Amino acid sequence: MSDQTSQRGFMMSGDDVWGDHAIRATDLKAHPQDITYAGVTSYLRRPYRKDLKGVDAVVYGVPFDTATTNRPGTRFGPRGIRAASTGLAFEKLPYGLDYHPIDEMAIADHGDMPLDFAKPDAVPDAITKCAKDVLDEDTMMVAMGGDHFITYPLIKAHAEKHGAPLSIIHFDAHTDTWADEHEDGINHGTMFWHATREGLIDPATSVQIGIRTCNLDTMGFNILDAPWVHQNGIEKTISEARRIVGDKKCYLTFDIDCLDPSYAPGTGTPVVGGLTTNQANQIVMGMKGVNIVGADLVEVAPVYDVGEITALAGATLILHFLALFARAPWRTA
Ligand SMILES: [Mn+2]
Repeated sequence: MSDQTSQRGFMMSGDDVWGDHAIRATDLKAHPQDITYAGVTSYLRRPYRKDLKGVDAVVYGVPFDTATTNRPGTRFGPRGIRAASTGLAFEKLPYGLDYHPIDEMAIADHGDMPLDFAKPDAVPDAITKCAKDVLDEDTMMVAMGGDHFITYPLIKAHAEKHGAPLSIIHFDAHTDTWADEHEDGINHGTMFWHATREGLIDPATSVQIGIRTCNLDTMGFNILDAPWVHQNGIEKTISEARRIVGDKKCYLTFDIDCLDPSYAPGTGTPVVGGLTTNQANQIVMGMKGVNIVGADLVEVAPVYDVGEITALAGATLILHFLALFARAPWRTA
């Protein structure tokens, strides 16, 4: 990469392309040179790549929202998050970080999973297959939902790659461990009931953060509920979550409704009393050095959003997940 500076003050990449970086860049680590409000939109202006050779991590859309119990619309989540992420793409260093994940990993936007709306029963296996295709290339993945159901087929793929059971770090207003009355229902509130019963995840070494809805059966998960976080603060939440997961391989799943509706109105099942965006960002960054093997950001529904605040929160959290990937001990060992 040359260190020439363009007229607009942007560092010129080795590609020396201006505009539409998502489809024109050939250097996966080049910083983008796009106008914030224009050009082909990808997550953080990362190049679109279907061929994963040499790609360390992808952001991958999962536009599926028929498992929701209330307001649908998260099929537009990936599109909304990509749009909001363009405002983050010009920063050479994300504020508060001493490294940029795109300088350390080759990160691409892998597009969206081609899920068939006319075959809903085929969607769970299709999601697992798409995820496996990425993980089989030794590429890490942040999935952009989609409703939270998608985490169940995603965890199947990650557990197959990294070994079951995985631990989870789960940010949410809801535990999503409600028993599935249909046994094989496609429901965004039952994924961790299924995953626990199947031995894909270990509740004893997993943590749920931000919970504020009643579910009497915790299935043995460690819960730092929203009142606990507000009472004890960011630092104690970080240390307690790190104590619980230890050095286990972890899947990080973030339901945007963990945030208070004042910070994230654009979601399907909002609940008052949640975390602030700052609390969530700080807690996520407090997971640096934890053995994260994969992540998702779900339940962003742009149609209920106001001024893109929910999509921007989602886009920012995903950037921080990528920063965690870059410091995951299993990867860098
Ligand atoms: Mn959820």
